Order: sequence, then C-alpha cells, then structure tokens
Amino acid sequence: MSNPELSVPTKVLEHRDKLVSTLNYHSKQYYLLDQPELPDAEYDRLFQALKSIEEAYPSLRDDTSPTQRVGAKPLPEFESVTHLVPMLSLDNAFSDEDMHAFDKRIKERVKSDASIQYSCEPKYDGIAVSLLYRDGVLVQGATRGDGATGENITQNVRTIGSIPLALVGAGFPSVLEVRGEIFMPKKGFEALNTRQVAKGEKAFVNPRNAAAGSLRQLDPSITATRPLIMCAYSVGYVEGHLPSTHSAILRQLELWGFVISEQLDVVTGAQGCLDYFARLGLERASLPFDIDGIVFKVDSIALQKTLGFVSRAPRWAIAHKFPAQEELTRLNAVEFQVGRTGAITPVARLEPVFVGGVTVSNATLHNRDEIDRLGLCIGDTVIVRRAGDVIPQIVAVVPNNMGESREPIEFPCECPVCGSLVETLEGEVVARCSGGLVCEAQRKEAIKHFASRQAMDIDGLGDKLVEQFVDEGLVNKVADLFTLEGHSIAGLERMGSKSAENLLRSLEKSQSTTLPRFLFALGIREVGQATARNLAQHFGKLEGLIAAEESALQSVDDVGPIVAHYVYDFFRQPHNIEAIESLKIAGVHWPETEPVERKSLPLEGKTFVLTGSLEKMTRDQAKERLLKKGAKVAGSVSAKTHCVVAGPGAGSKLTKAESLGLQIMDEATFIEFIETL
Ligand code: D41
Repeated sequence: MSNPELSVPTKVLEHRDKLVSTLNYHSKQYYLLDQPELPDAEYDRLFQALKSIEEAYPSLRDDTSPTQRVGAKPLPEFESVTHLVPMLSLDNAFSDEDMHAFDKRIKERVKSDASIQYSCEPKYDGIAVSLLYRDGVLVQGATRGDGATGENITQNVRTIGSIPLALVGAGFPSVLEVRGEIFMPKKGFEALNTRQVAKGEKAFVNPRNAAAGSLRQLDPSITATRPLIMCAYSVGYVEGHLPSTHSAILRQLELWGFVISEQLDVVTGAQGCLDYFARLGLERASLPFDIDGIVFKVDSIALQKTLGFVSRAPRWAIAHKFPAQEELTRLNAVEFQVGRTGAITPVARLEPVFVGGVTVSNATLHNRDEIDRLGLCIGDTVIVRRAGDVIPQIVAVVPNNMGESREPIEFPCECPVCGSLVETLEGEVVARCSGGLVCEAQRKEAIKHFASRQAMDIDGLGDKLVEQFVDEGLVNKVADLFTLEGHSIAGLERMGSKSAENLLRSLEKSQSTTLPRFLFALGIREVGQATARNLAQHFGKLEGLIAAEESALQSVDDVGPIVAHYVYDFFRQPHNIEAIESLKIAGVHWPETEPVERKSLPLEGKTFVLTGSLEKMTRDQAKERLLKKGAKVAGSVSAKTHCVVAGPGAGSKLTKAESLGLQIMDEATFIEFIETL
C-alpha cells in the first residue's frame, strides 16, 4: 500500500481498503476461477468507485491497486506468450450523448467536418483471443491476458471448428495475427449445463464463464466437447497486404475461412451508429448468443492510423453498452400463485431494481426445486436477470451477503387459495393444488384462458373482469359467460352500460368459432394451439375426438403417449363433457370438416418464415393460412427453411435468406401462391 498523505480522511481510507479487498476477491472469482459471484454491473460500479477515490487522492494509487491491473493474470499451468502487437482495450459509451461526443472528438482530431463511416458489429460476450498464422498455418492461439501477454492455449483453440487450422484461398499475409472473441451460443450453454448437472458437476453461471472455463482446460479433449465459436473482429501484426477498410478486412478474413459477425454493417455518422444500436437492441434477445453492446470502429484504416490511441484504447473505436441484464437486489418475500392446472408457482417479491431496461419487483421461482437449487432464503441478496421480454429470473444468491436475518421459505402444504391439499405426483417437480375447479384460482385461470385472444377471442373480457365476475359469483364456469345479462355486467365496478353492451356483443361474436380454437380454449393439459389444430384437422369433428382411444390419439401429428393420455382423460371426466354440452346449448358452434390425412396437405413438410410487415393481412392470418395447408411456420431462418415471405421493413432474416439462396416471396406472390394451392 502507498503511504497515504495525512490529508486523506480516515473514512475515505477505510472505504478504499474495503473496495480494494472486495475487488481483489471478486477479480479472483472472475478471472482465475471462472465463478463470479457478482453481476458485472456491480463489479464495474465498485471498480469505478475505487477509480474515483484514486483520482481525488492520487497518493492512494499504487501498482498493487486493482485499478492498475487490466485483464487476467496468466494461469501458471499455461505458458505465457507475448502478442506481436498488443491487444488494445475498448472505451465504453453508455448513452446517446457519449456516442455524439465520440463522433465529435474524431472529427475535431482529424480537423474535418465530413461524416465518418463506422463499421458496426455486436460486442460478443466471450473471451478475446489472438491467433497467429505463419504462411497460412495456425501456429499459436493465445488469450488476450493483460493485452501485452496472454496464455498459450494453442492446443485448445485447435479443437474449435470455426477456427481454420490453415487458411483457405490465396493472397494471405505471410504473418498474420487474427483477433476475435470466442463465445458459447445460448443453446450450447444450456445443453452443457444440463450435462454438467447430470454428471454431478457444477453448472456454469453464464455462457461467458462457460467459454472461459472451456478454454482453460488442461485437457484439450474436454475443450473439444464444448460448443464454442470464434468470431474474428480485427487483426494485429500483419506482414503482407490487407484491404484499406476495417469492414473489407473482415470480409477478406471470411474468405480465408473465419467466421465474422452476420450483423456486420457500415453506417454514417453518430446517428447511423445510434440507429444500428437501436435496431440490434430489439434483436438482442432473439440472437442465439449473448451480446452486451455494439462496437463501432472508424472504417477507414488510414483514419484509424491518424487517430492512434491513448492509454491502451484506440481513439477510433468505442463499445456502446446495452443496459445491464443482471443486477443485485434483496428478496423481500415469496408468494405462491395457483395456475390453471393447479400448479403452484413461487413468486419472488423483490426490492425494486432497474435491470434490462425496466424496473423489476417480481421474479418467478418456477418450483420448489428451484428454491432448493438456489439455496434461497428471504432477506438474501440475489442476482436478478432480465433478458429481453423474458420473465425476470433469480440467477444466484450472493454468498457473503447472506444477511443474519435469513428466513427459510416454507412451501405450502395447503393451497393458499382454496385450502385443498397440495400434492406432487411421482416423477414431477411441480406441486399442484388438488382442488380442481373447486379452487377459485384454477377456475379464474381457466376462464381467462378460455376468453384469451388465441382461444375464444372474447374482446373486452380481460383478466381483471374475469376476476370480478368470479368474485361476484356471476360466473362459475365458462358456459355462464354466455348467460350474463347486461344489467349485472353494468353493475360491476368500472363498468357502464356502454361497456356492458360491447362485451355482450363480443360474447355473441365469439360463439361462432373454429374447432382448433375451441379445443385450445378447453385448456386440456399440454394441448397448445399447434396440438389443438392437429387434433381438429385429424378428427374433423369433436365427437370423433371425444370417442378416440389413446392409440388413435397417438397417430395424430406431434401427439405422444403423455398428451394422448391427458386428452383421453379429459374427455372421460363427466364435468368436462357437461361443460362442452352447456357451451353448445349456449350457442357456441363451429364448422365441422372431414377428417384430413396430414400427408395429403400440399405444404406438408415445408417450413416458412414470415418477416417484415404485410399489408393485405396480418402476420397471424398469413400464418393461419400456411398452417391450414400443412406448412410449419418458424421464427428464424435456417438452412431448413423452404421459403421466406418478406414484407416491407424485412431486416436480417431477409438478408440471411438471400445469403442462403432460399426462395423469397413478396406479399402479392404469396397470396397468389396460397390461393392457387
Ligand atoms: O465482440 C467483441 N467482444 C469485440 C471486442 C469486438 N467486436 N471488437 C473489438 N475490437 C477491439 C479493438 C477495437 C481494440 C480492435 C473487441 C475488442 N477490441 C476487445 N475485446 C476485449 C478487449 C478489447
């Protein structure tokens, strides 16, 4: 430690010492053990706090401070290697203003008012590496380390399929350092964790740590089993010729056999960067890998050279970060909700925290096993994660922040709503209320589901209104909806005669429905929209379906023994048959069709993707028409896609379809196509 000047207040000194020891502990967890206990955002805040203290009191800064250590220390097990050209670090931008300031600095420095072209690519959340090629042959792979020296992981990188062992084509430099990020896609990460847990080994906290752990294996045959990808993002030392823009260099690297970002693009000025940032922000959750921001780089290499760098970060590049997806907060309480099938879901009530762009105060805890797995108690400090539109999750409990006032979570033995026994069936993890439709919570959920848009589509009958109807005793079962009277609806809180009339009209309208919708609305366990449609198509008429044996049900597309059993069982329960009869008497009807053998449908086995906006119909309508003809409709484009229907505004899906050489239709062609089938 440095010799602090007398003028440093004791409080500041104490705070500094606390920060130093906390940061040292967490830096070891993160860099050496690949077992972080804190969200990155929290670590960054502690780091920034220490940096500000050192800026205010420079005498406190010495070589042992965590702020003076950038990146990781090489592990003793790995030989260290010196990069031929140091690997620089990246400055961060957190706001639009930061991005405008970045663009302005560049223009001032090059003394020109002309717009700057920026190359943009996602910031992959992985491990930065440098690969050395001599005469086109991979001779060394190294981690970034502290930027100057890293760990020699040649044997491990050689097992990664997306890294060329020898460059393909011609014209490559005789010596070439290629820099990139090695990451683990989300799907691969989940599969790996499932395997780890099955083997009794610890699950990885997130894909980045799984990637880091995989690269630090002393046995390369373990690395070989890990789903890793390397995406090239720049070059280091080069002996030979390369194109004159960053984006062209990356395209050249792709031709030599590297994977580069599919999202690579070139834009103009700060506004171009911000538009790209907003666009990728929307796509972020649906990308198959984690990204934590966008990296913008001046595209012209000549301009890059003019700009140079300051203290290990280039002036010509910046990482614009997305809002953190993980934050710390406190678990205040756990409540138990009862779902449509009686499933009891523990819900965490949290101290509100800003994460993933919104304020979160609840998180699902899934089931009892999840609470055990996390070792969760009320009062704990937890890491909350919210990615995209996904329901917030509790990822982990922060170990040394477990308060003294920890209170164990009691899972109820009785349903919190109706008091029936809670049971967990053999082989299931979910605990359920055994009350069935006696349970008011289950009844409410069944009615909400029945009324929902994809089911009977009763416009104006929202969740709140269903709860009021049940609470007031006006509706006890779904058929009661159709005998509601205007004056009793209008008498409810926040309802008037106008809204009552509207509701009656939409109830009447919903009575003409389709068999798939009706089946889905019944809420049979495991029967979603797709299964409901398959059942309807197969049997044509409800009577045939009701009478079907389990073996006959299993011959329906996508129906296995479990679903067949649920369907069979559902129609053997007198109260369900009664409910169907009352609905028919109340006026619910649908056109019956002849049973259809799926194989005879014209688009059987074909997969379509819809993208962009359509003008003559909604995407849902287009999807419905495709499904009716036997096609599958997927959300993302792959080599397995047969055709992409693209409307105006279509983005990356269309680009991908073009690069894969898939059939592409505009709306007019699609309509003609589907109508002539
Ligand atoms: O995807 C990334 N994580 C990424 C990292 C990227 N797309 N580009 C990067 N570019 C650079 C410079 C501008 C210095 C060539 C980077 C990084 N650096 C980087 N990764 C780790 C430290 C710096």
